[in-house]
Amino acid sequence: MEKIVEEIKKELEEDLKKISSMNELNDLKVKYLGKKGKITLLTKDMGNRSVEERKEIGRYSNELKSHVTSSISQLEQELSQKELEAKLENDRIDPTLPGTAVKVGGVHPLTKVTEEIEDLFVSMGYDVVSGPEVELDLYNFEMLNLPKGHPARDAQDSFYITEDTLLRSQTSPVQVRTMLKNKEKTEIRIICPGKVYRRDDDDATHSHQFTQIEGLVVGKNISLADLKGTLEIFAKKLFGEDREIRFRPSYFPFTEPSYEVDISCFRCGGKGCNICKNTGWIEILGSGMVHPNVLQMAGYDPKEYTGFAFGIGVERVAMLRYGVNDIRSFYTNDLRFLETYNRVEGDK
Ligand code: 2NL
Repeated sequence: MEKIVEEIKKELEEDLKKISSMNELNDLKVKYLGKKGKITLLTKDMGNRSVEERKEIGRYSNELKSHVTSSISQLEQELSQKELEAKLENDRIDPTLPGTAVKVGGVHPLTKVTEEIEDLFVSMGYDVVSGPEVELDLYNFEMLNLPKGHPARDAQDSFYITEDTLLRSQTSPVQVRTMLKNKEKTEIRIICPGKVYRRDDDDATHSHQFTQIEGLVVGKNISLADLKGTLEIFAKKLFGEDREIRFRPSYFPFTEPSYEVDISCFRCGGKGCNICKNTGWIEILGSGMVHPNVLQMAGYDPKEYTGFAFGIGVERVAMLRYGVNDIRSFYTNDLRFLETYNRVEGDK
């Protein structure tokens, strides 16, 4: 018996030397300690043995079992330690490698300017209203005092979709809709920002799609003084507290009288430079008192109500503010451009 036990021990020693993985070790466990394992087989025909022999076999097999178990578990610990070390070595992280830069989006300069203008007018009690970009000719032209065949329609060559529908050429139809919807004919004070479309050939200062913000105030006793005061606040807020404004008579079919509005040059203060083309003044918007025909068509009695309106080109304001010299830069989505104008000092 002793001899058999010694042989098994020896065989175990040999086997253990060959083990290099946990899987192999598991196989070894089965070989010695499993149901048909070497130790189990030792005690197999106990029934045919004498009491003395059973005692002896029991003692030997128990001693062998604990020897095998402890040898295996010792190797098991060593192996798992080795496997862990190998894993740590393979999965090693080099903390000195540069990280992958994460690109964070920024607010588009046109959105910034639009939001800044919205905030200003909201602070003066205006509502911000939007409407469809595909419009009825009725709202885009007819109700703005531009009947079919009016010469100003050609001047604003538009993208027609059908005979009666087009891509809006200004945001005024939103204001027409707002006036029509207001059945009680209460005071209106709104700005309407949005994309507009005109059949221009694109160049550094023209784009067939651009962003406009139109404003409209309708009520009793609204005067040119209100328009002037409002636009003065606008000019100062966007281009500096010491800006002055200047009204030049102009013509729009939907306003009477109509004015182009200039601000004193924010670069040279009026002396003359390349931004103001040596005039000291920069044109920033068009405006006027709402034409009585427009009020009438929208259901406001022009004898009782008056109003003022203005139209701001957001690209033009953004180009002046940020010193951009090509309107197309706003649309080509060059990240270098977008990142630059997101880092303007003092900007929010
Ligand atoms: C420009 C400046 C302007 C308006 C837009 C307007 C809207 C209604 C009634 C009267 Cl509902 N006017 N909008 C007024 C003056 C100028 O835009 O340069 N437009 C071609």
